[in-house]
Amino acid sequence: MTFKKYFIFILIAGFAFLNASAQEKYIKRVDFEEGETLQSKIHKAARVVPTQQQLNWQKLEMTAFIHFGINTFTGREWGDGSESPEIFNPSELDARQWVKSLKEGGMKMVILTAKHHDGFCLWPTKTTDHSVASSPWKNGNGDIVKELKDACDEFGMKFGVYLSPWDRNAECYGDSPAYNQFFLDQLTELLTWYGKVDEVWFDGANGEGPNGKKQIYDWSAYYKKIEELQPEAVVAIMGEDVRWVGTETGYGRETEWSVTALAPGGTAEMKAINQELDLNAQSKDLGSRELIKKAEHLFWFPAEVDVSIRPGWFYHEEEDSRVKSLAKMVDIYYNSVGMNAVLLLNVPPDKRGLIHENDVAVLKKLKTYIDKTFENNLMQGATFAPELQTQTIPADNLYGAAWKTPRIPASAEASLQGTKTFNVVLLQEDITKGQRVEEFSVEAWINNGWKTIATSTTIGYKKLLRVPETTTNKVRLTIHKSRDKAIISNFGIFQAPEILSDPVILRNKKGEVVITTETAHPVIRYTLDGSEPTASSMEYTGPFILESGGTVKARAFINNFEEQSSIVTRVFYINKSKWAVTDYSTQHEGYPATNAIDGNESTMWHTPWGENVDKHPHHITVDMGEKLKINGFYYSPRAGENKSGTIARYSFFISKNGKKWTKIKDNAEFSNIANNPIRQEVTFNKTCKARFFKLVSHEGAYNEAWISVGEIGVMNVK
Ligand code: FUL
Repeated sequence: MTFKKYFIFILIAGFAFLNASAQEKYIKRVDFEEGETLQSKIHKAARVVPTQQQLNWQKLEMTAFIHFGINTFTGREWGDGSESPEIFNPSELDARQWVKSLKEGGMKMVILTAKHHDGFCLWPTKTTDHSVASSPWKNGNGDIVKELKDACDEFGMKFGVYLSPWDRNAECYGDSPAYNQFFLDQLTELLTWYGKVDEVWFDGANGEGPNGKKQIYDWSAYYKKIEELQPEAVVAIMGEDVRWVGTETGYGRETEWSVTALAPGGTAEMKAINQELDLNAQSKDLGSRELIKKAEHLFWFPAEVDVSIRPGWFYHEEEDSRVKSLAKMVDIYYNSVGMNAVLLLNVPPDKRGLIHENDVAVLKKLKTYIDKTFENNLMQGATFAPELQTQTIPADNLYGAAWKTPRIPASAEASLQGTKTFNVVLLQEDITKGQRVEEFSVEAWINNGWKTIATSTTIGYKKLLRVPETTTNKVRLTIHKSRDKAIISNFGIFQAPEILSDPVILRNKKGEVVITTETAHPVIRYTLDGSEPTASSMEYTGPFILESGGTVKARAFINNFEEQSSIVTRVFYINKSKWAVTDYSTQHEGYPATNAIDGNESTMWHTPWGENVDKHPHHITVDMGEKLKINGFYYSPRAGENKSGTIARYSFFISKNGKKWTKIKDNAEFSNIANNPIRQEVTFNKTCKARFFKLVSHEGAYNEAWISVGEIGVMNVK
């Protein structure tokens, strides 16, 4: 979207007798004047509003991602572009099944990876042969974009395309003008061949190493093309409408401003603004008063929370038992939709070209659970305290009608229709007037006094708060701090059904496996042979020993086995009690190399950091004390928020005697680790015997000279 169109400062200068305060609005962007006071800046910040497209998008709340392509068939997360289209051959591809399953999960839009970083196109593009047209699937006559779009139209689902700017296959990549034209041609096909497109997703990821190809993207030309061909679409991530929330975990910020000092998109102007303020999508604070003090511009740039239902973005058979549970998905829902963001949930189809039954089951449970939670607003029929009687808060979801606080602070007191029990509070601001609330609390009338049950900061489009179960006949909302009079368009209370929480499987220091759940009085059944635990599997009665590792699968039951949790699987690797570090490059004081194998992911090995420190390669050699059969290794980046030192490229060696080494992986990459620094599991092509292993780093995820390692170990997965 070009900005020009939205620079318009709308000032409906109200005549004094009609409206004391003029109705100012700044659509999508406001520019401050030099020397403008903070007070004046805050006044304007309260009046930055979304475009119609952004508003429509925000209301979708739950959207879906489909990662499907060459990686589905190679088992990788990032292809390198050298894959043969010959391997792309889904046996039963059914886009209707995708859309139906996603709709049954409550999703309102589907975004397809039409082209991921490997460059393979899921439509018969004219720009390259590296597409479905060269694959055996449907004898080269298939078109996945079309099949998906048709299914979306049939099921009334919105449709979006992901087109990776980074392309590891295109020969012209790096020849900037040529690739920009190539990319524009691909974009044009996608935006003209299939009808309406509602979101265009430009990934910011680029894993080119220091010697990689440098492509200068012509973002302005891309935005112009979209504006011309699909003016109603929002452009996400490297686009100017929708912002990456900054993690791939599924969790947004508690204080989530849609009005940000972070400038959207990739043009030189926006880059300069962000450099000046030292901001990026991952910055903790994007819109506080302190930041606004320094900012020269503000933007309506709302957050999208992208997360996969499985550990990886693409389908991998070995993750079939690691589909996120209902409890986890509900938690993600509250932390994305409930934190002023849109959820973009990835559900990757398998090699058949179908969404796997495990994922389908969780999707269904998710929608059923959310519908059940919100079907009955206990605010219904409530009356409000005297000061508010002229402006009622709608008890239903009537977006648009609103309570405008007469001043700040201000309270809205609701007398419920009788005594109610609830554990969820819902709040919405009328964002068509701006996002304003900075601090609020909710109280309940209990034992003749007001008791605070929730406090938080921003509201925005939607805030959901899980509160302790509360029984009362009166609740009160107080806006303590706001950028202007707050305009609350929805205030609801609900009783969410209890979720049978999933078991948690841990191994303690003694090597004992312990299984727990948060639910009271469950029965836990488990297996050790990889089979699914059922009501007749072994009952967990207390900790047990698992010396040489293995797979534990557990499931909780309540109500006489009528209700069951998801199956939780934990693979325990070989016990490290006999292991020793025999060699390492360097270590920083307090972060010894031995921390990498102490069985504790929250301690780390760190090489010295700062200027003039040893650079890559770094290495660590481990003696496992005995010859073992292994078929993979894992690397856990350091725990906590700071991920500095995370490794992106590495080699891995094994040895029987510590002298003669076999290289198993040569300058390989942990794909996508910069965005998603979670445990990386690498499987070998075959099972090997080894007593020693060595990990060598070649490049950091954030281009740093040093490395950090939470934990490393080997695997003997069956
Ligand atoms: C990242 C990519 O590198 C991943 O592969 C995935 O597509 C995710 C949604 O975005 O930046």
